Amino acid sequence: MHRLFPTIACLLVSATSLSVAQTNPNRMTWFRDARFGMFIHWGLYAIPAGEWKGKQIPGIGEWIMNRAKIPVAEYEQLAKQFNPVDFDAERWVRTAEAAGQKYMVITAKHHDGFAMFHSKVSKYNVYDATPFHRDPIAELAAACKRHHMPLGFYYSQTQDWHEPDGNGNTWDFDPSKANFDKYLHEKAIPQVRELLTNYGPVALIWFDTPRIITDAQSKELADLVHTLQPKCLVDGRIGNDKGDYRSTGDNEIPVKVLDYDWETPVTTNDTWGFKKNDNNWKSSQTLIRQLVDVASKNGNYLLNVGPTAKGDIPEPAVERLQQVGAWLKVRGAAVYGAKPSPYPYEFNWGSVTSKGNRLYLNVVEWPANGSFEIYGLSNRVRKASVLGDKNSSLTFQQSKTGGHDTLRIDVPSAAPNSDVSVVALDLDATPKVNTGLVQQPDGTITLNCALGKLPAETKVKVSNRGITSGWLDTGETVEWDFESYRPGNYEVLARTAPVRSAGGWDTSQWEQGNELQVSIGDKKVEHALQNDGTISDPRNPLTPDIKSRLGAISLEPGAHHLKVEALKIGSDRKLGVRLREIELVPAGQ
Ligand code: JFZ
Repeated sequence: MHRLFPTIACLLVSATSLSVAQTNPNRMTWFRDARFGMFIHWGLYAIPAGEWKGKQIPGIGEWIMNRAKIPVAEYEQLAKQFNPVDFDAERWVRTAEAAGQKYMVITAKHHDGFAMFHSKVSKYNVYDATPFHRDPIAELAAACKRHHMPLGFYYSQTQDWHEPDGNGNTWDFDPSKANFDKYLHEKAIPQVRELLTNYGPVALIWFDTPRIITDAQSKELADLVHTLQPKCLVDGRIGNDKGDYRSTGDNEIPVKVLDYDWETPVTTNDTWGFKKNDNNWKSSQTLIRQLVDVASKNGNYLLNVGPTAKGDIPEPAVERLQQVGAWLKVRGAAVYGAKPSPYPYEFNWGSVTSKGNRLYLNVVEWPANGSFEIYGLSNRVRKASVLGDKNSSLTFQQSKTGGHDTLRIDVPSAAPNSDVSVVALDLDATPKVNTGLVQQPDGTITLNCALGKLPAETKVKVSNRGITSGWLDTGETVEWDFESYRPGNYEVLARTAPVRSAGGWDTSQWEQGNELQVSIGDKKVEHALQNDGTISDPRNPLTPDIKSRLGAISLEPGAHHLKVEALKIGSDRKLGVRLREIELVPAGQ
């Protein structure tokens, strides 16, 4: 009997470390319903706005002190110029409200160490150190209260470039002399206490870049938050898995439904804090598509704006937010309070969300032939309609051919919306679907690494985005079971990803030469990876992949097992095999 204990103990440990939220489901409710929030990065860095002493400083705007190695004594002088005469908390909240955002998170203190609230702990704050002499956090809290908008605070708990004992400033201070625990107890904790005491109910504290923080220190901080305000959430970047929910990497959207609460922070252009020369704005179409995609995978979309030193949210951001809001006004039911897709995988045409007996088909690629098909839904459909369009009941047919369920909906030939069209399905009960990997109505079979099986012993890891890393050895494998419905010849494609470089995801950071073998039963193809073209994801145009043809295989309908193996690693740059998926596409398509 005692031999069972290690296993059970193991299970318990992984269950608790998965997400604290599971033990506190009540405080997660508003967050799960919200799905969409406004992030605000605002601080002294908005004054230089990406430029220091006449030079453009590369990278994100709020990191300028670090990137340009600006001494504390010099950076501090910015406070004397900070006078955001245009700041109007009411206007910011109205902007978020019109965008359909259901919570706000503002930088109360970023890595530069400057408090954007009236702190008694350090004079280095917006009230005491600037001619502005107001507390914007207090004004925002009051405006949010009037609008019933939950407000959270970003607080950089580990990095503080203003303090010798904080983490990160290696140009003024000697890191070997830093006493981080002293900083934590004399600045971070007292300031977090102020934020949770002086500004009414706080929706969440958004900690960031945990770095050197220990397990005990993360726990102490999380406990402090929950003691002062039991309903206040703690984000995943508090470190050591002590958050109520998890945060993905910046601008990172996972490839599959995650069965825990999570959030992705996303920039509207390429910076968080305002940069005057950053005009690389994402289109409102991309923002809408990302938001819907994130909701379909059980996540929240925290979309950033970086107000100027005068206190204005940049006009291009406001315009885009308005467009997202207009879309949500008509189709918000598919997002707010929506549960994720019952299907574990992505669809080429868009994504699925659900609510009770309803399924929302969020269509990005509208069918050209007037017919929309989806497989594997075993419920009876009572009604199909285009969301937001009053008299748009659609005719449909359900059949079971070749042993699988097919729903075919007659749809107008023009997409009802150019960003995402939503078809609502009313079902006889909560959705029941085939969660296996199957051939799709367009004939393709997509096998993503996040849904594959790796050997028990392997150096390969699979990221949230379903991409392998650490694949530097031959013999490593990924395997899948899937079902096909149509006989024929299939092209076998490998879709591999470049490495992220400073400039983002850049297809030049990709390496050819690795040789892959794909086998389905006793049929095999093998080929070196070569660049046969770029594939960009309509959900996330910022993360292009490379397509490589490996050969062709004929398949009979039925259950199959596919294995991909590395035969040769031709990787001189040690990027390794960065496989996202194996795709089978009907030949000649
Ligand atoms: C951090 C900050 O350093 C940055 O200034 C900004 O506030 C952003 C929201 O968060 O940057 C990160 C933190 C984590 C990752 C990437 C950037 N990550 O996990 O990929």
